[in-house]
Amino acid sequence: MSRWNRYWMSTLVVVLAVAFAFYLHTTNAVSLKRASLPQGAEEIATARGLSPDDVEAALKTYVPSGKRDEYIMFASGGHSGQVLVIGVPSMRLLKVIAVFTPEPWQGYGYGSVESKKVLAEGNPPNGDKLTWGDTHHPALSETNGEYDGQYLFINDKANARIAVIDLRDFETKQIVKTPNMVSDHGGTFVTPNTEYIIEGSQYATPIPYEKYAPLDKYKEVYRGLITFHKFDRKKGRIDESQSFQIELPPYWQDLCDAGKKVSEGWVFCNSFNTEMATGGLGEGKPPFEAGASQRDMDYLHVINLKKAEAVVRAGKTRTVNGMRIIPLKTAISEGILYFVPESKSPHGVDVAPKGDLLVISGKLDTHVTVFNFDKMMNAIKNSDFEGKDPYGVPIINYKSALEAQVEIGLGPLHTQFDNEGNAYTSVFIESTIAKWKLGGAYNSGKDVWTLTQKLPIQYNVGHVSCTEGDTVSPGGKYCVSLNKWAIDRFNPVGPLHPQNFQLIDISGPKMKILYDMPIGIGEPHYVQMIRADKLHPWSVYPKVGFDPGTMLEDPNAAMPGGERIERKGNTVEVWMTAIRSHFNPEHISVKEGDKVMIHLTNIERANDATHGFAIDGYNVSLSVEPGESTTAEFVADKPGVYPFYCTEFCSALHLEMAGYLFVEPKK
Ligand code: K7E
Ligand code: CUA
Repeated sequence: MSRWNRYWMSTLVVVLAVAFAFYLHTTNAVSLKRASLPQGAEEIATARGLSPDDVEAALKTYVPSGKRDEYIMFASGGHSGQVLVIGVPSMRLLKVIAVFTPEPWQGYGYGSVESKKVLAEGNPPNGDKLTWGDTHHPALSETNGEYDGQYLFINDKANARIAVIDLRDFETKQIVKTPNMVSDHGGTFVTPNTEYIIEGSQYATPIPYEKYAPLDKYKEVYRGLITFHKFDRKKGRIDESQSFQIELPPYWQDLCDAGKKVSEGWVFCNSFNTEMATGGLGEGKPPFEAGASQRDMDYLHVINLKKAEAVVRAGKTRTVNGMRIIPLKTAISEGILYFVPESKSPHGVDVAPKGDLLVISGKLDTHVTVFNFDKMMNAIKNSDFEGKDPYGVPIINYKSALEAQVEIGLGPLHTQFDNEGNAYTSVFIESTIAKWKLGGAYNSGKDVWTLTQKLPIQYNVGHVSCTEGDTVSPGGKYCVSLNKWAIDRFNPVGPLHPQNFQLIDISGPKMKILYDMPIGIGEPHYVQMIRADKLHPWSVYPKVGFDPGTMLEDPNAAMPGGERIERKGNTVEVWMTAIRSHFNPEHISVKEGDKVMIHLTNIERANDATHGFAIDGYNVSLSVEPGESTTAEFVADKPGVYPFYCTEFCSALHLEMAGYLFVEPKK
């Protein structure tokens, strides 16, 4: 290459390098500009395409880091069998409470004796081991008709069970398998002082349900049931020895609500399939959906709980599977059970805050129907009946009980209330929330009864639930629309879409949607929202060595200095403590076939200093919160060497928080 050529080549290299550097510089500048976020509220709103309404919604729901929510929402976790705890208005998920389904993080159902006991109590007597539930209706305990923040109850529709959650530690303490009932729906609803937890059956079966009877015996043998589970508040447990049931006709009882204030002592449940259709699609018979919707009216069940209690006390019951049942004939003759015709295929009965009115919605109707409790009572007193059902239950004259009908749209389901005389009804078929005015005492005696707004929701609302909106003093700030379908609301995640909780601002004259919260655990049905300041949960257990199963100090807890391993026959018992960052003892030696019991106490007192305890290969997972004493129990049936470790990243030396289980093989 000549000198000139070399000169031009090097010049070209320099020019190219400069050009490349410039190119880099400019693209860098561009990408820097792209990466920098818009600043200032207005610029952000413009850049993100937010409308003034969007900005308002954001300002109303945003809860800054370190700040807390005003309300706590307890949501049914649907088929997950769990309960979700969500902050409102931020809609942040705070906790998933393990209830009917094993949950490894909380060490629920993975070796811990306490949780095994709770889950086992909920198994039916036939020996089945249930590992899920279909939760529908959470119910907070009440004092004088207000949420008191002490307990939460929830039903399992699939197996007719009720769970009790203690809100001191947000853990499930008891599961009751309701005798004689195979499924439920109208639960859990509490009486105004939580004397009873109400559970209504859904699909009629023979009683007890283990009994077999073909469908041509439907009218004679199949029955509905309502259970009144007695709650012992001091013990924090349902006392089945004080509970009772009432036999009902084989209509499909649906939701219930307890009377309050003027109607305290009465209970209301609606029903469908008063046709007593028995289905049979595929056998040339009309399907349930048609057969159960022939009549224009079904029956609201009006139950005198005070009288029922007296009849139980007088011993006029029969006992089946250890449960006292008031026979249908007795319920009729003693004046415990009445019917009121209600609009077709009803789904909700909701008692208004003063206890004076009952709102009923027919799924195939365009109205909500409002009954007046006093008028019902007068009709009963004056025997103002329009007849009897085939079983002899007196039917209160519809017109005599009626207070008002409000046309709100097709497919009304559930109703809640605010503190200004308004009601909010979910309208399934139309996908709206209807706001309407109650008349009478709620609006200074005026007969207003008018629809005031319909808010489209996305989509297919089931329940609507408002802040303390089913109590004697509703909050009137937010409602949540619990939507079954989300369709296009969220990033697609495959054919099983999340459900959509939509937060609605009801504080102004018009309802406004504030926020969409995807729910990836389905299908939640109902929620209750309590003012956060009514809850007083512990942040650590009150003492070291505390047993959440009894909510007392565990006399057998492992305590510092008392760590040891003892063998009694084929049982090896270990008293172990956990503190950052070690277990004591760290070595456990047993023989193949030994029963191993590890009593483990977390001796920490700091918030959040939870330790986990997992034994590799043994399906054991515990959560040991500060102060907690728990016990893992298993049979060491696999010889070998099994590390155990702490499953919570508790400290810098968390990985060192481990040990070995040696299982020596049988000779
Ligand atoms: Cu789904 Cu209350 Cu069980 Cu209505 S229920 S939606
Ligand atoms: Cu304890 Cu990690």
